[in-house]
Amino acid sequence: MQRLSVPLIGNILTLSLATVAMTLTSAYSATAGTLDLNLTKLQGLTGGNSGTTGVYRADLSNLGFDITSIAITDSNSRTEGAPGRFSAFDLDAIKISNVLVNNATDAKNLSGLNVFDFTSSGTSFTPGTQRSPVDPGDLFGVTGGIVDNSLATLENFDANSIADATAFGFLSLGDGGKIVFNLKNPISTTSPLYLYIGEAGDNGETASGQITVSDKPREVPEPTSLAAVSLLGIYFAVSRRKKTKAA
Ligand SMILES: [Ca+2]
Ligand SMILES: [Ca+2]
Ligand SMILES: [Ca+2]
Repeated sequence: MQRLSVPLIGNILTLSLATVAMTLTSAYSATAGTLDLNLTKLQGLTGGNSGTTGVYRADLSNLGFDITSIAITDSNSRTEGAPGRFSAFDLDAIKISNVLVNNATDAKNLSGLNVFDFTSSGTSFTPGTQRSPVDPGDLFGVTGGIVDNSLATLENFDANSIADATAFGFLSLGDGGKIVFNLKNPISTTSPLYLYIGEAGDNGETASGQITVSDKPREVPEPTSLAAVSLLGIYFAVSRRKKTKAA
């Protein structure tokens, strides 16, 4: 058997890496798909009067595809927080920005990209269930089964996270509930891009995030980007002790 020369082996290795990259690109571009977000908790808390909103960030940079929608789903842990209309994950705000910040107050002060339509035409809400005692009305932040953004103010980290008549500025998803944001326009991920969401009360209620990406790749992903995509399969879960009477 003839031995391969060193330069030829080098060429074969290069070709193999290129083939892997192209195969993966082809797999991702075959259909529009969803990716789970890896959410990291930022330092500090923010929000409105109660100042108890925890903020989480996901890195959406360099995915190689445009993002068309974002879904936030309650983890259905059914353990933390107030019952009834305040059941489950309480979404204070959601923002997308090209700016990387590391603490909750800075996330509150970000202007964010103008990509969300918080009316019923830009959101799709599937309410989760309420824990006993069940409130005969809607979940908090919902009116007539539709997200009421005059109550939820999903563009601002401004929640008053107390589970009483002073509650303001968030949307309670209900156990297993889900809200989908259909973006005004597909967002390119070729620039640095970050998602920020807030949990009113910061009281151990958790959610997972998914994004839907378009079927048209913007670029061939670099190996580092492919690694980042593989890391997106991690749900975040935070275990914190229950505090008193937060939403
Ligand atoms: Ca809650
Ligand atoms: Ca809000
Ligand atoms: Ca909460």
